[in-house]
Amino acid sequence: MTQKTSLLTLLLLLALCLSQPLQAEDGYRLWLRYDQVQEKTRLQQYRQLVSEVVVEGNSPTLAIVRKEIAMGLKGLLSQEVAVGQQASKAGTLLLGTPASSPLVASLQLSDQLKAIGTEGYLILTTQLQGRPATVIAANSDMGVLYGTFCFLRLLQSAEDITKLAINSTPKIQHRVLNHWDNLDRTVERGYAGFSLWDWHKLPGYIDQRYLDYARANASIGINGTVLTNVNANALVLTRDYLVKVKALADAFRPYGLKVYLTARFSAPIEIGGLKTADPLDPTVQSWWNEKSAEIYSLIPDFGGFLVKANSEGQPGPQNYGRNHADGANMLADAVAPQGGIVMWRAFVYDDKEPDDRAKQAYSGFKPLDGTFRKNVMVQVKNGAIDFQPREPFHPLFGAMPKTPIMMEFQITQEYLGQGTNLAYLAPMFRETLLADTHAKGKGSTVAKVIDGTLDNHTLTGIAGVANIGTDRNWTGHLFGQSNWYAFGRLAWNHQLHSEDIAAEWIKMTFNSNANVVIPVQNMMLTSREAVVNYMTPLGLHHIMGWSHHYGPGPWIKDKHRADWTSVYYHRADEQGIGFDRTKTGSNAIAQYYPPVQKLFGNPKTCPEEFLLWFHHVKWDYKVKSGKTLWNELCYRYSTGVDQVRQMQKTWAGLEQHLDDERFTHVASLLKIQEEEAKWWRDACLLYFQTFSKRPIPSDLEKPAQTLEHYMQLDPKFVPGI
Ligand code: GCV
Repeated sequence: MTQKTSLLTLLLLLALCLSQPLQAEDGYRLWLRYDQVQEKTRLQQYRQLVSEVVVEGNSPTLAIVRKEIAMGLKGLLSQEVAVGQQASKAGTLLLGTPASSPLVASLQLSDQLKAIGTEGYLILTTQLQGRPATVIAANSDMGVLYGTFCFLRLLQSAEDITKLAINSTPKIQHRVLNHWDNLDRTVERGYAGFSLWDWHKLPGYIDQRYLDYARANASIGINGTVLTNVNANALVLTRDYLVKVKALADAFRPYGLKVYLTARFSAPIEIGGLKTADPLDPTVQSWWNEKSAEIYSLIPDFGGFLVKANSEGQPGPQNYGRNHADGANMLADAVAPQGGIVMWRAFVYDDKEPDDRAKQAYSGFKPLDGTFRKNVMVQVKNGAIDFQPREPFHPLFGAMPKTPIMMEFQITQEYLGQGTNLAYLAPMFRETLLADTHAKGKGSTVAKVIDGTLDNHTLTGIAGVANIGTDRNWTGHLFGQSNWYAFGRLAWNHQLHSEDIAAEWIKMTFNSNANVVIPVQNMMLTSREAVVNYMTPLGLHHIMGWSHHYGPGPWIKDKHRADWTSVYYHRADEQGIGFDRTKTGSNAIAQYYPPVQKLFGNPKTCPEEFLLWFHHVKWDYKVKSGKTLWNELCYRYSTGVDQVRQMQKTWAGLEQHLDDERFTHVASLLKIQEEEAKWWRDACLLYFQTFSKRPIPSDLEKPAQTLEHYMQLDPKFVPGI
């Protein structure tokens, strides 16, 4: 190579490097990107209003506050902002609690602080020593950290910060992620790689990811994490593992994230050498008391236990002729002295039980209302079957007024396209939260049941089954991040609107250019409805592939458990389709309060999205559009595919505004989603057509393959099993 050509090559390489973004846009930074604010006037405003930062006080959490605000402002304002201990000029941002900061104490905020509880925060535009200032104040250091993230969110979203008067308090006390992570690092229903918890290297090695995970949770107000799968392994309760759990708890603590574990009910036998796990046996009770004391000696702020019992093969109190309250109360007594809680799941059903699976949780739990200890919450899935793309709200909400009822949502998309489909879930979460149980008259929403206001409970909780793994972008699909984000935001304040949460997330994840925000928001807001349309329109449910739950499988039948087949749920025959849950059928409808029974019980008033959930409907039944049920089904399935194609178009139009890496990632996944949507549409319509014996309307796209083709597809090694 001559000197001239080598110089040229060097220049070329340099030019190439300069044209690349400085930071890889691989999604790792989530919504906490802190890139420079683009709007010039806003940038000027921020630089003026925040020219100096004061954080008084010392604690591990305040150290994080200091670091976060310095890092955030440096990135967003593109200049160093001094973070000191003294307010010396106008434009000071002051952060602290009256206890940590004499300056905050001097502001006489006690009335306002009284109203916001331990975790809440105030963000106020005010005067400090006669000069304009912004104050983030709280009663606890964690409140200050939550306020810090809120303030940075305002800047990331290019909001006006000249007249701030924010007070924010979480509506729900326990805002918890449930990791279905196994000790071998596989994740049940996980589509983002392996478990974050590297048990083999713990307790010695604290991966930076643990801290980044805790920070991300703190940024959206999540304050608890259940580390292990509800299909539990007793080993995590052995000393060897507890010291590892302690290492994680220590790492998470400054971020306000408490650690919980799943308790395998048979642990006293499996790791304790006892002959029984009977909750009324004194030796079993002592074993749990001692185990709990051991845990608290290592982790003084241990949150407590989450339990799946007597369901899908898990052991439980019923193995000993005891009931769920007996089991929950034994564990509750064990953790009570140290302030722990028990989250006892109501996801309980049995294939030996002849009754409709949708009825079994209510039948089993309602009679136990009032018999649980004060530190027990019953954790109920949003719907009575299992996290389907759409379910009516679970009848247990509002049915157990004497028991704190906790919500369980699924953030991981087991039934909503797993790792390949874009489905923004806030509208689904909100749909359940806003549903009216009528338990105490009109307006008795599910949200009021779980935030404790309906029945005056102070112990309140909400859980989300996590979608997080070792994938570089945390959630596999970039848009999966929006569901982690939305869960946290709604757990803090269930009154937030899906569209606002989406807009926040888009601005922080991409940028606040309206040419990006509006189209992406539209995509997100239609995405869940699209999934419902191409998978389970009109109230269909549980018609997915066997075991891995990937792809369509409406033909699944003759398995060892009827309640795991599809034909159990859709009940298609030559007359029609749908599960009759009215008086003429399973009468599951009777589990709802009378106004809800009335609404759902009549096909004419039943919201069409739940029609086939509650009714077996004739193929020629006229739905609201005037079409026959069969034709409506065909159009809805096709609409789902069209909606995905529209998302593809929208995304393609954004190329110029987005970085290559994330643009290509999402575009490729949308292509897969289109293929999968067609697969669902074609397979389901061809299969149901064998019953309806009616043609697919001629203006709709024809199925690409035969039914036989779809039925013999057998995807191998689907993740998440
Ligand atoms: C953790 C469904 C899932 C299971 C899950 C179960 C549960 O059945 O398919 O993987 O088990 O729900 O919520 O316990």
